[in-house]
Amino acid sequence: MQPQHTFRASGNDSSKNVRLIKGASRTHFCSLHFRSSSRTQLSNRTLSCYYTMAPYTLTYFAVKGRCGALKIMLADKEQQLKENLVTFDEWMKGDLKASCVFGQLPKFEDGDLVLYQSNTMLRHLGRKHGAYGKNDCEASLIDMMNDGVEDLRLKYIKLIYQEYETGKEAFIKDLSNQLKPFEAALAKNKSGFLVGDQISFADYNLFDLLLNFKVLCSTSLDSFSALKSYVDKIAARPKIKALLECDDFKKLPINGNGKQ
Ligand code: GTB
Repeated sequence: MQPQHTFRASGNDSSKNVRLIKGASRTHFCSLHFRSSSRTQLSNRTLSCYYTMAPYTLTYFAVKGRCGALKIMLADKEQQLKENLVTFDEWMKGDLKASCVFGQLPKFEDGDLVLYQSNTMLRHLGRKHGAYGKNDCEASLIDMMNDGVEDLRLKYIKLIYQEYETGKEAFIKDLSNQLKPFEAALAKNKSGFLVGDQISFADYNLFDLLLNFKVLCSTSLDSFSALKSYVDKIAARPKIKALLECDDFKKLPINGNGKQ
């Protein structure tokens, strides 16, 4: 995928935007967003205590894109996230791209560990925060379901970035076929999760993608009772509910080209 051609500048300010999302402590998720360089300098000093508390740093564009699931999982697990928002102008300079292992964002830092590839990040956090099953067999089944989510996400990304005008109708028509395996897994498992009896990173990933499908077509889940209640149940988890209602999260575009 070469999304450079589809980039939409997210602002004129090419200075680095810094955002710190705190775990949803009481009733709502708190996030701080600083745009101007002078405010950023001041705020970095003011918030240095928070930065040492935030174990994770995400560098990405100001979209949900490939990081929605990660943010949802971190919120649910009450983890803080420091965000470096990269603008189009900054990316086009090329230095950051050259420093990325595969020439792409997101980049995720956990102390000295630097990761690229969004699914690797989900797995890493799944391992650390008890969202990767209870044994090896569950972990492998979770991998399988997540690979299924990735296959479907790639189809969605192709639609959004390459054939939105010509392919939307056919995509929506075929969506029922694509969603059947997930509906079947949920109907069979009965715990309300894809695998085992606890939430996994594959659930956060599927949930995030299903939210995108609801935006693409509001009736997309109507014939899937298990998927519908799955989305409702995950959306009602208190920390996730708070994130979904948080203005900073709500106003993030889903994709980088304005299509959704
Ligand atoms: N397999 C990788 C993963 O899962 O992390 C795929 C990562 C990827 O596609 N990254 C895209 C990227 O870095 C951004 S996500 N593109 C830049 C490049 O290749 O040079 C899609 C996307 C596109 C555009 C915007 N935008 O303009 O804001 C945001 C997100």
